[in-house]
Amino acid sequence: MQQKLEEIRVAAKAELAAAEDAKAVDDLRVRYLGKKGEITAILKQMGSLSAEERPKMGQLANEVRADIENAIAVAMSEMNAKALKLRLEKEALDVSIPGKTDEVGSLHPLNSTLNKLIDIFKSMGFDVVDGPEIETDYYNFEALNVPQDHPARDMQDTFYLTENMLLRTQTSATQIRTMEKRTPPIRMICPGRVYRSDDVDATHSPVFHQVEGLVVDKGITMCDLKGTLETMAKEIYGSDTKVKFRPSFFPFTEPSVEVDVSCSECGGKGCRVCKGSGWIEILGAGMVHPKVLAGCGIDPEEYSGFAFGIGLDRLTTTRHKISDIRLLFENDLRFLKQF
Ligand code: 2U9
Repeated sequence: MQQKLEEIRVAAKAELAAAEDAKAVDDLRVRYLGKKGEITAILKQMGSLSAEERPKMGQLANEVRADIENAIAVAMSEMNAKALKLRLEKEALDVSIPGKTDEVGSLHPLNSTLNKLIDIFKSMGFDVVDGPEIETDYYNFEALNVPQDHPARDMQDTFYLTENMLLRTQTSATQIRTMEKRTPPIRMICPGRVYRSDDVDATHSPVFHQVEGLVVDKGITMCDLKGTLETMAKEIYGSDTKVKFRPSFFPFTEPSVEVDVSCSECGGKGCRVCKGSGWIEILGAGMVHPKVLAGCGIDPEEYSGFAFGIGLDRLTTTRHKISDIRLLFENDLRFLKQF
């Protein structure tokens, strides 16, 4: 029995040394120390020993058992440490790797210019009004005194959806509807996308943006128009900016003007931006034609008004010295990130 116990001790230690993981160690525990294990089987045979041998063998069996228990505990803690090390290696984080930063977006230059215009006009008491991009022939042309034979009405210049429906060529229909609904005083701007059947080049796009404005009240004159537009131009281009009003013609305004500002790049001397003239055209405007007021149910004998149309894309390109209008529509991040 003594020999058998020593053999068990040696075999258990050899097998523990070869065990590869915690499960193998636990299997050995069951095999040697469990209820049906080898040590337990030996202890059950104690009864057959002489009274002399029994305490000696009992002591040896307990010692072997304790020895194996101890070896199992050591092996188990080694296995756990090995498993923990492997897990930590697998899950290891390299805290020196630069983190991924969230990219912060910025406003599109068209939107930042529009926001600036909205702030300027709101500070002068204007409302901001939105309207549909699909319009009827009446609201887009007829109500604005654009005659039947005007070139703008040609299929070459306007995107017609049906004989009567079209993509608006200017945002004025929104002002017409407002005049039909409200009695003056009216002070409003209408920013929005507009469409014209133009070929694309550096200064033209079939889709572009306008900010049109309208003021109607008793006693409104060209002085109000000049003061309002001069204030806007100086806010946008700087207080030193000179503003020039040139006579022009639009069917919906009489008299009509085009408005130029002194070139902010060269201060009026002439450069590439202003094509040598020293001036940059920024908008068209005029006193609302009496026929337009009357068509909306506003008595032109009692009320008068001025209106203007700003090409937002052109205002944006001149403000930021952008050489090609197409850059505003391409969504190239290398361009947009500069703003
Ligand atoms: C109503 C009556 C009159 C709006 C106006 C212009 C002059 C004008 C151009 C600017 C650049 C169009 O985008 S552009 O090509 N617009 O020159 N627009 S007066 O006149 C109105 C508007 C509404 C009821």
